Amino acid sequence: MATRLVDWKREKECDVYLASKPSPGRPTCPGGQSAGLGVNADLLADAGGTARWVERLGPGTVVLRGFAGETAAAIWAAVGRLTKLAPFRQMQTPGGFRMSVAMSNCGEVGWVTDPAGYRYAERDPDSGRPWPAMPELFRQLAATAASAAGFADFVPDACLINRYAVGARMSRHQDRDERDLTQPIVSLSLGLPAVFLFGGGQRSDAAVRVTLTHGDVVVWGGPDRLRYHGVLAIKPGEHPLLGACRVNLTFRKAR
Ligand code: MD3
Ligand code: FE
Repeated sequence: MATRLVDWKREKECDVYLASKPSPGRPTCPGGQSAGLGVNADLLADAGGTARWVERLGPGTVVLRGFAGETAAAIWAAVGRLTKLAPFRQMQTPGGFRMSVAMSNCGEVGWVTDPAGYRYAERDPDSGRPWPAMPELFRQLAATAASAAGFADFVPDACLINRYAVGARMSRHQDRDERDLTQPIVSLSLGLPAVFLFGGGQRSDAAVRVTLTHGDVVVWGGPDRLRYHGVLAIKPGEHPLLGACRVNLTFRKAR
């Protein structure tokens, strides 16, 4: 199914298109055949058994609510194994600040930052070893989500794993260290909810706030690939699986 943009309202008009918003020509009742959002409904339905729906945030961005379903717990278990091999660490920005988010990676390359700059590296700078291999489950979830969002044949080679303690945040930035910016990025949120800021092509553009919760997947690419985005400070809470913590995985094609 091709991406349909007819109902897309531009961010400048201060409106994010929501799947639940009724509009002429779209089924508004349960059982409607099409969400009208250009998302592959079969892939969405096949991914698991929990309730899920779709929100389109831009021409190239969808939030697949609850997409990970039962798989979220298995992915969290895998994160535990991976971060025994490559422990979470708070990296330094090129400006010399320590990030509040602790990070690790798996895959052929991993995203790192230090006073020398941002880059993808084949080895964990803390251990000198290659990053742990990306589990097949991760690759599958990322590819299925990308495909549901209209990005065929997504094969990530890097997975950045972000751990947010209560109070941790991520300031507004673009993801532009990947070689092929025609490739999308897929993000999976686990644990405590986060308010995500979805901005525009300029840092100063107004941002829309979107809450991401356990199991939510965001896919962004195409015209939205270089939009500024950030995460507000995580509020105190306890998640049944992760405790007082949020983890976000971003699947990327870096090289
Ligand atoms: C970007 N991570 O690691 S991912 C990052 O929740 C990063 O840890 C955040 O930004 C996190 O680089 C956000 C979710 C996301 C969702 C929609 C986007 C990022 C987006 C739309 C456009 C650009
Ligand atoms: Fe980012």
